[in-house]
Amino acid sequence: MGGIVKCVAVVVLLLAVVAMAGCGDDANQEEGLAANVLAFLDGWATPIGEDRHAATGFPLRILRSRDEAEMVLVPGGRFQMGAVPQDKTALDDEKPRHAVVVAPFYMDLNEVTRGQFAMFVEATEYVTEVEKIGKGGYAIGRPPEPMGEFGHNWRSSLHGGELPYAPDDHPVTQVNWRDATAYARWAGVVLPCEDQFEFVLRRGKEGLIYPWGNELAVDPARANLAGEELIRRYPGFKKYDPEGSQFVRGHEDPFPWTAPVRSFAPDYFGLYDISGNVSEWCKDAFLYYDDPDEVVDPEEVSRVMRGGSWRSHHGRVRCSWRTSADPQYARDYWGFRCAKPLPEPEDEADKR
Ligand SMILES: [Ca+2]
Repeated sequence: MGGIVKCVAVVVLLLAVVAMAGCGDDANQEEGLAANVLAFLDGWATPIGEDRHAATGFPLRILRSRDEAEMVLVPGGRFQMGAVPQDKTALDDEKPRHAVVVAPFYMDLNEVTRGQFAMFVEATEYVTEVEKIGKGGYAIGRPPEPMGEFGHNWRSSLHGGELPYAPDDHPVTQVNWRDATAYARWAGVVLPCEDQFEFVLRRGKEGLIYPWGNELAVDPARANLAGEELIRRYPGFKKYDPEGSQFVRGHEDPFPWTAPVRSFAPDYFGLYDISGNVSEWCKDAFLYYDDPDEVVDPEEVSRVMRGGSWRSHHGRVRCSWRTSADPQYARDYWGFRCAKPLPEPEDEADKR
């Protein structure tokens, strides 16, 4: 009985403390955060919930102010980047496998949506390069128009010809690397680095071909890929793929084109559509791992894309798969999400 009274007393005390705090949800969620965390978040993001990363004290989830995007803290660590030995399909640019240390960082829970991009455009009157110069904007799948139709942009981004544009909860497409970078800058963040993206794909572990293992289990809940549903809805795809190697036979997910973000199961870190839906721009220049000192123009060099898309076969959702894209081009299967590294610990930074 005495124990019960004590528990009740503790609960009453806790309630009183909460009531006295009385400064609204944001204040409560920020309560107890260290000064360096508050300084980091100041002005562009707020914590979601009260879960903290044990090693750093940073919130596990945060909400960006400008575009209401949720970000998840990925703890980082040392991993082996590049093709695993058992992956006989890996290309030269995925080799050699090499050790990389990734520091903790935040990554968007989902791909930036068309609705969020509209918020950016409304706030800044930004005009994408595709709209300005009509270059890029390449799309397929508007039957009976042929593959290679140019002139599309993020506003009119076709949805398989079935809608005049993709709905607001779909990933934005038809934005090039520069547009994606401008968006990230506005939102107070950056594009992910390629090693961060692969760290997420690899679940922070080593040795897998696909994010889920070494075999492509055709699980329609796993990722929005090019499957039987795309071929059925867009028979013209076969014209460009006479050998049938560009889609996953037997795979059938509900979406021939882009899907609303978060339509598929989250990954190991709780992130959505890391594999599939749209391939995503990374910040990095595309360089060979064994020739990273190649001199390139940092503005014009091709940029890395990762993750595969709704028109990808299984080879493009392997963890080590990477491709390059001209930063001025845009496609209806390319999009992006944002990231932000945690600040370096002050004592570590001082040593450098
Ligand atoms: Ca994706």
